[in-house]
Amino acid sequence: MALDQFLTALDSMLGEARACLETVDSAEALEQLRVKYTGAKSGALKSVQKMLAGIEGKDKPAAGKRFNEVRDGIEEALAQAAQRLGVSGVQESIGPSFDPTLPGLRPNLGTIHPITQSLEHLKEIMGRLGFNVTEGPEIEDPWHNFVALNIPEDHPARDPLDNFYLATAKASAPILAGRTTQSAQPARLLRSQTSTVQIRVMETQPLPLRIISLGRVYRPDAPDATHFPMFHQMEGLWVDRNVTMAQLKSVLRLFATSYLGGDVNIRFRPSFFPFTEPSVEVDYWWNGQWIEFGGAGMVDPNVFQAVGIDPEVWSGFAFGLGVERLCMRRFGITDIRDLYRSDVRFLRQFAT
Ligand code: FA5
Repeated sequence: MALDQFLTALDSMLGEARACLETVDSAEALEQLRVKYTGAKSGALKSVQKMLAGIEGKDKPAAGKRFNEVRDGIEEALAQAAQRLGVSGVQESIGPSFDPTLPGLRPNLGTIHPITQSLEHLKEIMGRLGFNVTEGPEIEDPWHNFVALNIPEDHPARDPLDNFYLATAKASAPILAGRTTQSAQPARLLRSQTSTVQIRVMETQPLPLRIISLGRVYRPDAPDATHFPMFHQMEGLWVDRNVTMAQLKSVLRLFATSYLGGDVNIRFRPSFFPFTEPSVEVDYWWNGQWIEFGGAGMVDPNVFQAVGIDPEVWSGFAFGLGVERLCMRRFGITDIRDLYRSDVRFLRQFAT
């Protein structure tokens, strides 16, 4: 076959293809054109390519070059038409878009968030001390968040401004009137402490008990370096016949040295919680100041009575620790807000 004839056939095919592809107005018609020109079995390009075999040897380089140009021109016109019609996948169907000679793309691997790492680590340490992990809901009722925990009706901790009550139609009226007792159900709030789980466990599980519960809690606290409106707590509860304050202190000291290191300096300060008597707050020393990381104490007899446990027979201790504060000390993080900015450059530093 003469070169001229071949080139003319190629050019007229390109012209025709471009004209059709410029005006094509549906995805189906575009697909038909794609098959017509670039179809692997009987597409026009394929037929013309077969003619190459009949070209004289000396003309083959010129014929091949022009063939490639025409093929690229048709593919480009197909891609433009696909883009105009918002159709995807046409380019891929034309030929392989994967270029094995390009350098590979490094997959963007995630890392485990430091708080998740801490939660796992805390469970492991407390597990070794014989505490079983249990869970409770984040949406609570006032009975579990307050009443059973001996937090009276007029206690400031129940103020609507200090809690995230849920604005259900039925619940909002009694809350605004300050009546959030069991009788005013169904008030609901995001739990402000994991101590709710103490109640749920004592209501349902047989004694003796030794549990921890880790999870999110919510308070409308203004964010600063050590406060966030959503944070995690680890609640612990040990109920048996002769549990003592000395055991509570030993468990917390053992826990702190296991998690924060043998050189950590912690102290217990007398404090008050409605649900424990006596109560303490626990601090660690860091960067020239004491940082409070939890509260604890002996379970108040009123709490035992609320869940039907005889305080003359049983005794127990409970504690609630701030997971973020522990995590910060362990990883050397000085601002709690950094944990929740979702900045992967920051979070990646703590990859394990
Ligand atoms: C309580 O929440 C009690 N339920 C703890 C408790 C449990 C006492 C059982 C006795 C028996 P408190 O409000 O102090 O206590 O909070 C406990 C810890 O949570 C604090 O020591 C602190 O580490 C952490 N925490 C409190 N508020 C915030 C906040 N806004 N952001 C981050 N961590 C916080």
